[in-house]
Amino acid sequence: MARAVDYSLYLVTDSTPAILGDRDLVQVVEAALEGGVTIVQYRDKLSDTAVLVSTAKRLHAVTKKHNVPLLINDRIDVALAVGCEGVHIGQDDLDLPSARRLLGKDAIIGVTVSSIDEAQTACKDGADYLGIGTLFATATKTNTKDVIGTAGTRQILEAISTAGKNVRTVCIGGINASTVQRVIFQSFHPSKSLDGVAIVSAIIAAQDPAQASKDLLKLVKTPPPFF
Ligand code: TZP
Ligand code: MG
Repeated sequence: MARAVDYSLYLVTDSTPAILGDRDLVQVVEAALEGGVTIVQYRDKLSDTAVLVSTAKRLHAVTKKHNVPLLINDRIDVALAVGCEGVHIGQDDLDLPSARRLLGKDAIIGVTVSSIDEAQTACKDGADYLGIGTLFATATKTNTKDVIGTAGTRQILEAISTAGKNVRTVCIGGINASTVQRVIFQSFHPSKSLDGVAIVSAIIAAQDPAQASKDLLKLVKTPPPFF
């Protein structure tokens, strides 16, 4: 049986000096795991293939220790080289059916979607989860196609509530301790709700990534009754 994946607090990494500073990415991720992040995506647009593979191997050693899945952004070859749990692909990366053929049925494959069309296609093609966004404009990723807000997120959730019954969902972009509960509340749709939130800077750039993760997880688990 496929493993049950907990998407509640999904950490996406960033190795740029503006976010990571001069700290070691693996140590920062390990702290975040200690704080309770439930899934990790290694996203690194800067490093060459050799560095990607060696960093992914180090990350996989720590995620395995915490029994948390590690996914690789964009690079199916790196995921295969490392033997980690899956990949996250965007609309301009290798298509989902091809990624599935390469990685097999047990791999976790997530897709970035920012429209109803993209979401429906990803569901039809068998995505395990959707990364819905960009939710709010963010300095972490400025070349985003669309900022869809919580209203756009809710519309996507509604559109996939039948065809995407089994697909899991997270949203991404500008989520931090001040926005997370509003995001969960305002994106709520009765027949298809978010399974979690994906976060870069509010964890990676935090002075204390363990505490930041702990605080965020608590907020995710206890949404307020209304906003
Ligand atoms: N995709 C859409 S927004 C984004 C990605 C990878 C970056 C989100 O970063 P942050 O710091 O959590 O706003
Ligand atoms: Mg990509």
